[in-house]
Amino acid sequence: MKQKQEYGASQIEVLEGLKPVRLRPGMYIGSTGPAGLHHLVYEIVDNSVDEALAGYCKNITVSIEADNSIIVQDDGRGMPVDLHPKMGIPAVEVIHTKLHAGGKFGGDGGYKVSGGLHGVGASVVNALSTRMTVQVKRDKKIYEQEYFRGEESTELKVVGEYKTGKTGSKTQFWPDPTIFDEVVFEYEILQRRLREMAFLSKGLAITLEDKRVSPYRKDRFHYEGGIKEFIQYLNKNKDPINKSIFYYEVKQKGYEVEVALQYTDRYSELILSYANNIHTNEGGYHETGLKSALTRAINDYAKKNKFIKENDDSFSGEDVREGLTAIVSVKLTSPQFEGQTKAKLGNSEMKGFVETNTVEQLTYFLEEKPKQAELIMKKCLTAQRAREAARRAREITRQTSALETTSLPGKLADCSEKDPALSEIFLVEGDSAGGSAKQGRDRRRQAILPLRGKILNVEKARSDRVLASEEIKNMITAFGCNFGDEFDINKLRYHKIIIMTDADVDGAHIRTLLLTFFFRYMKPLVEGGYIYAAQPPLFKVKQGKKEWYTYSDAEQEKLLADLKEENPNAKVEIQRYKGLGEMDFNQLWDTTMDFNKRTLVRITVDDAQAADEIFTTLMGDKVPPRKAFIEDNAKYVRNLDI
Ligand code: 28G
Repeated sequence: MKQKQEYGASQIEVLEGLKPVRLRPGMYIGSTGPAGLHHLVYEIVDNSVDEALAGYCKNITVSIEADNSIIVQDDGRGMPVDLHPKMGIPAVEVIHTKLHAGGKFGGDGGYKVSGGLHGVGASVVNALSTRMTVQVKRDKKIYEQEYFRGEESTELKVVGEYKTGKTGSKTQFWPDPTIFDEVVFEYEILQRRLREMAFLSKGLAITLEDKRVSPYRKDRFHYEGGIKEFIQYLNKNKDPINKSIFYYEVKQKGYEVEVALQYTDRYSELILSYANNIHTNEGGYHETGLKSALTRAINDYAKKNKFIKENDDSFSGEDVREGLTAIVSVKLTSPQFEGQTKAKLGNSEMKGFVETNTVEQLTYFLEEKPKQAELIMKKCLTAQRAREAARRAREITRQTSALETTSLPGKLADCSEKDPALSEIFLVEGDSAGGSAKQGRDRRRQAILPLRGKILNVEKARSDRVLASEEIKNMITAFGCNFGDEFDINKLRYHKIIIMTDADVDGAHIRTLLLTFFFRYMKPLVEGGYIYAAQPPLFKVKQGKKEWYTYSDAEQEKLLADLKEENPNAKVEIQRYKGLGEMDFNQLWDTTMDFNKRTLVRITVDDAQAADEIFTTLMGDKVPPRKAFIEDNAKYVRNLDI
């Protein structure tokens, strides 16, 4: 979208100073933790991306400097430096020192499309930095200005001239350590987001550099294919069904849509949706439009080409999404972000817009590529048959269980409490530990479900086999909230689902298998933070009549050192627990289940893309990527909770 329009300082709308930002940083950047810190970089980069979307910038570089400051540089037109008619200060200073400074939103024929704070970004970053410097190359001159905690500390000055080379903007900032918990940037966090931004802006080159390490670490993200290459990237460890990736882009009446998709031999689906380059994790109308279009276009093609016979059932939404990796990215002037985390697109007009265009383009694609179409049809047909088989099996179970007094699994020792918010269920590895847990528990609030051995790896099995598995059926009935499209969080019978496995490799494997099942079949449980891992002790230490439990090697070492210091000669007995089964029911309660003493780790996966990558590589069937992944270590267990 190119627009030839003189930009003058007069178009800048000024609202207020930056005090409110320093008073309530969370309101502007979400938090003052690591997420907020990295958000500063995105705010600045967003401004460069806007300049790229306007058609004037091709390259952005982001550098983490040795002192943990950040430099962002672009080859756009350079921020305007002309004097603001009312304020009498240069536009670039307004941009950095006034809140809500920036062109009127959508008012100048174009629209600001990248994510972030709608043009207040630079001033917010400035307010939250001890120091910030900006350099503009424009009109053959090099301009510079410096700021201190949001206020100008030097006037805008011409510091030189440039004869060769291009116009552009360069910014450096030092996050304020009195605002942020920590001011150290993490390369991988920036890498992930900048890569995503490059995929979303085809042709734009984004370079990331880390100057804290020797040699410098460096990545260059540049994708001529845009989100089509994003699909390739997401599917790198999966086998594709249609080799040729479906892709289209339409710009119409101030709206833009871009879709790319490919089927894989997997059973899970991965749909990533974006509005103005913001990842809409909770979906919204653009995503609904894409899903409807898929169901419609694929069914129409299947019927027209006799893959579905006249009196047979149409494909369901789940049938046409099995194994699908898809991206939908839309751009619009006034995006409405709704939902719990403001990550759901609320503009209803986007449903029809995405649906109509996708149906049209996907139909072309299928008709033009009958071989690819046939492979996709076969995938949908197998998915449909498997789902029908599973449904018939379920109906039979339902009929039989309706005759019984209770449909809860026999192995479940339920709790008496009926309020889910006060109830929890322990999934216990092995019948023997299950027995101790049943004896040791608080019967009112704690239910126990023993699991026998390794549960099925759902990553490698279609839903009919998954639902035939005894352990999985038990969990579904015990939780009470169904699964897949029929999942209903309001029916969940326990608000804490606690995985209690041995503190060894097998325990870790069982935990991963369970998480894979939850993530693929009951995703809201994971997203809502209902899943926890119990933390059984690793050691018991005895000295005379006193006993201690320790939960990590570090804790154990510290205890032993402390005991030695207090009483150098006393004998200590150390027991290393190899499994839950070695504890009697009293010990299990004391160390792992007692509400007042235990530690639970809440397991959350807030990023669908990261989670899909984790489960594909960890549970899939390709060995080299799994090895590489385990070496880079899995980082999906977050935030400690008691
Ligand atoms: C290096 C750090 C991050 C930027 C520009 C270029 C212009 C500009 C920036 O105008 C007002 C608001 C939204 C359009 C525009 C230059 C027109 C003519 C610009 C950046 C007008 C500010 N000449 N490059 N802002 N915008 N790079 N990089 O911040 O509507 S910010």
